[in-house]
Amino acid sequence: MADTLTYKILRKHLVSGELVAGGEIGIKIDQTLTQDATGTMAYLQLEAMGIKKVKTELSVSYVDHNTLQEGFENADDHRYLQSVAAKYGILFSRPGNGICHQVHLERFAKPGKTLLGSDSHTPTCGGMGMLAMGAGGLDVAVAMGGGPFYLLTPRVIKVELFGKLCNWVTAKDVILYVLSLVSTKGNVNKVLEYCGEGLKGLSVPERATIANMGAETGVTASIFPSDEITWQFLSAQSRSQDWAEFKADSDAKYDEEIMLNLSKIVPMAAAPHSPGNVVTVKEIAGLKVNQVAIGSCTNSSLRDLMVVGKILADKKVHPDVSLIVAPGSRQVFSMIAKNGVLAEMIDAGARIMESSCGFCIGNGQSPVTGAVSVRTGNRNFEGRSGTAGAKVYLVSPETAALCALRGEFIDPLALDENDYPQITLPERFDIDDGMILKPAADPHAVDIMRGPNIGEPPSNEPLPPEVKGVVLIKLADKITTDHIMPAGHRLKYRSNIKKYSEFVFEGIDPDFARNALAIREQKKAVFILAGASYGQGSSREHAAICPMYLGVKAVLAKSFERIHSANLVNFGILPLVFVNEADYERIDKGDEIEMSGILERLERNEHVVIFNKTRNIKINMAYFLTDRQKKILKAGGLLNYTKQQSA
Ligand code: MIC
Ligand code: SF4
Repeated sequence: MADTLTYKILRKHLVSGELVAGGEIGIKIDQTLTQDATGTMAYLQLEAMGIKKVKTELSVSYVDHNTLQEGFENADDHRYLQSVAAKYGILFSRPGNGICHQVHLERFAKPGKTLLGSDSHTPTCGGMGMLAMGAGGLDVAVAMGGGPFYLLTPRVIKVELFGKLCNWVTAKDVILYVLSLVSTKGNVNKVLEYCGEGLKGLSVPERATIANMGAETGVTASIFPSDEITWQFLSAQSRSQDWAEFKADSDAKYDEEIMLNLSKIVPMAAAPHSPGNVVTVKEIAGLKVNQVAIGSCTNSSLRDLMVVGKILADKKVHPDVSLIVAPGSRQVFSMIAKNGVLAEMIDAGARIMESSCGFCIGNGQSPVTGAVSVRTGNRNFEGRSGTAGAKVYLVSPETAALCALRGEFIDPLALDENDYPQITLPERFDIDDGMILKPAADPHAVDIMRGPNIGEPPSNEPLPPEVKGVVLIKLADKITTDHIMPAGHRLKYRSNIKKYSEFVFEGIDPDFARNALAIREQKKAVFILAGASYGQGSSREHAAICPMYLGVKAVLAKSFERIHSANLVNFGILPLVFVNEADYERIDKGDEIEMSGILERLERNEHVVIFNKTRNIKINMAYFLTDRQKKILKAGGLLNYTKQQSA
């Protein structure tokens, strides 16, 4: 049978179900990764499952998100994570070692394998020919325990690349262009599979940039074949033994096809406040810039920073611009330190940050009021930078470096082609895994270290047959998990659900949490009403856990994003979709809602009917739940369900 690369890998890992687009399958997960912001919850849940040791081929726990350590909370989290890793057979990448996706690509990603990570940019390693997917921490915990990962069999979109990128045009511009074609909506349960002769010009880190930001389209994963270029990268990382060739059959059938002429792509930017709001840099040339931030898991590889260093060399950052550079990994950091590129950046006036997520998640470096901030990351949601109203543009490292020198946007193609900095990448990267700690030889000797910030994972009760309550918020389209559960300086409460819950919808309705608790006190349920693509962005399951804690029983929306809707189910919240979208208008904030016979209706595959008591009308709601998910909801969440299963 002729298979796409995606289906080849899925077929090899299939544990349950059939490979028919749209149907549920369970697959074996070879590798997992977690990061600190989602990791503490994932490991608390792993502990609650009662397993002794992870059952994957490889599991890595990274600390890269909250490295600021303002107060004791982050440091306590790090110590907890380190002790859990030692006890459960997990590698621990220490703070300072770099951003999970960059380090994983360098040191662990393996063609043909499956990777599940508690971070939405886990698909980055698709640049290495692996099927890499983001999920909530609880799903990752189940995979670490040896359980399958359940997903809907994706439709596969072929993206055939031909031609060659011009000087000053980069992989970032390619993915921004793809975003301009497919947008950030309507791509749930699809995979972007790249192929074609244009691949020859794209190194693994460049492919990883494209796969990374594929997450912003909403697809489950992006994947590149494993070829000669993959071999070169692995061999430069002294890992050629990890290489094997993987590609689609030549006569494989795809669900959709996109032809992409690389020679025609020009420098692009995602304008505020969505990664899908794509314009050409030429269109915004002349726009004044206040801040430039280079780094993040999208664009902080050795290639990226070498080019930036060359552009900055012997020049000075514009007086009105603050330039920040955060290398993606310690390997990159150390190599640019040794080859002189770091000195070029420092001499130009760059402010050098630790190898971590930092500014990308709004953890420090909030721009000035009203700023135009130019960044090489993947998300420019409103407020994510930490400054409400700041306008964040997402661009390539090349475009960003030019903005830092000029103090305004300039179209790189207006420059002389021959001025494009030529760099040569080394044949061998510096390998030093000294900041990746191995698990303990004797797990019994390890005590799990918990500081006062580490709470219990909250539990939920089984879904009752009847729910009565109040609609507490009415939201527009494209609400992101950054809107639901702000990160930035609130990140440090990730391990403390009671405290973190105080900030649910903080930027939209600062009274939400207080009002929700008051409703919960009256033994009533809280409902969230939302538009299309609810839950875009991050995989943070806190966007489900904290609402659960506040008494939210259902979200009524026009549509949901994949990871978030799975997270809602995992924490026992019903994701319901309007059968008739116009009914969204027939509910308002404050309306009293009743749902009855829920369990029987789910069982019989009938619409759930909600009775809007305030307006005396009935509204039909659909759901896209597998039988397994219905059982999870009935049990009051995945943790309860998993415990029931093992009992
Ligand atoms: C993000 O980019 O939004 C994050 C922070 O990496 C999140 C994970 C989190 O919220 O901890 C993600 O992408 O999943
Ligand atoms: Fe970290 Fe930003 Fe990447 Fe998320 S998108 S993993 S915050 S660098």
